[in-house]
Amino acid sequence: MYKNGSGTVEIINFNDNEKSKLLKRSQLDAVDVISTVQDIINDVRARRDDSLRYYTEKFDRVKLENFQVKKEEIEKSLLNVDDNIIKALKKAASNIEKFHRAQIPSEWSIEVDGGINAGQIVRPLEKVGCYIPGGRAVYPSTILMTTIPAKIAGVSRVICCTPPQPNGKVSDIILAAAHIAGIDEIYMVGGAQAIAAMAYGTDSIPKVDKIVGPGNIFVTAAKKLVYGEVDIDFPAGPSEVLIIADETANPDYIALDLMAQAEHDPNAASVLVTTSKRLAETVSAEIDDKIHNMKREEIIRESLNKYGKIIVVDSIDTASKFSNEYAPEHLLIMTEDPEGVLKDITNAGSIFLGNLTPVAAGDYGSGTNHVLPTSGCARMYSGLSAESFLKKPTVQRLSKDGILNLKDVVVSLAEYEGLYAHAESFKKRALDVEKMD
Ligand code: HSO
Ligand code: ZN
Repeated sequence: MYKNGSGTVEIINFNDNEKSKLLKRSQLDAVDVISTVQDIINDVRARRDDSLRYYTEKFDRVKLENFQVKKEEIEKSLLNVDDNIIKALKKAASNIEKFHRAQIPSEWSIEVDGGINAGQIVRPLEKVGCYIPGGRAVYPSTILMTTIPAKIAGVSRVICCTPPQPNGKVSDIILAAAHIAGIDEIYMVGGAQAIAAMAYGTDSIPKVDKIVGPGNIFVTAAKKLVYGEVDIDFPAGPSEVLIIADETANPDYIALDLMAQAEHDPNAASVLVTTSKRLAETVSAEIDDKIHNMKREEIIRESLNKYGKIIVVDSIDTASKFSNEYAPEHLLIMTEDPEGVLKDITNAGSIFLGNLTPVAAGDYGSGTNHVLPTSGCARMYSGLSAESFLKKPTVQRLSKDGILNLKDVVVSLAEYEGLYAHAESFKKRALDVEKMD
């Protein structure tokens, strides 16, 4: 019945040629917009709020005198949002809070060698800016995911920037989510100009220490350009899911999970890697069957067409190896023994085990973060977490024994490097300590 390549998602056997195409997926190519974005950043630095007024009128088509949303408006927003949504946001917020609290690293100290005690303390960043996209993707869940971890980490000033709607306001649902997260400082500025404002400060927007949150190609380019002046999270591009499955997996669930990721963006990537030819065929047929009933059918089709794939492999081991190379934003393991497969996984943003754990759990309510590295960046980045907002200064104290113990190491290396004041700073103390005894 099934004809290879006739379905919405193509089924292929694993081969090197296809592999390199798949690994590339949609590369976030910010190169084309770099010079435009640099101009915007320079202008915001020079003309501050005037520049923000100019770009807001140009890009968001609204004239604003003041950018900050009034605190009463944030409070009032709750009354304009459906009770069920408020309830859902509150439950999600409490789960996110609980999970991120557990991520806070501990402070510790050890005796490295006789008389040399060293450890780490944990301190929050002082000011953080969360970028919340507007336009097609207005996600109240993203407000919770960016601001709650910062609050939990102890950041004293958490601000948000989000583009104004054509009526010069921010939607009630975004304000309500912010209120639930305990945020009361929101500015109606979007795009590269918002990133520049938070990186350098303007008359009304404070300069922050770190900027986090997803955004379009202009926002991402701006974040890259201000990196160094402030810290940033990581470049976050179109969504991705990779599913590793054997014959025990539920094809219905897989079809829905692939489409769920695809509905985010025409450039999203949904990939199934399976040891079962039969499962591959059933999933493909399920998608063909269900896609007509999907509200975002067009986006799903375009995405699955461009970056969707079902790959049949000879073993779960091959699947894990490919997944590590792909370094997906979301990895689902739907096999007989998901924990066993997990042992071989090295690169993935967020991992979901078993048939009953869809990505949507992490997107909305299980407590884990949904701001995750894409386009292979899971090779070197983790998703947003409480730790993203913490620093870990090291602390040490040497006793008399410590000074004497370390003297030879420090003096010989310092003198070799030609840094005699370094050597003297140690020698003098060692001499004093010796005299004391
Ligand atoms: N899956 C998205 C996050 C999200 N999903 C927000 C629903 N709302 C991150 O790739
Ligand atoms: Zn999602």
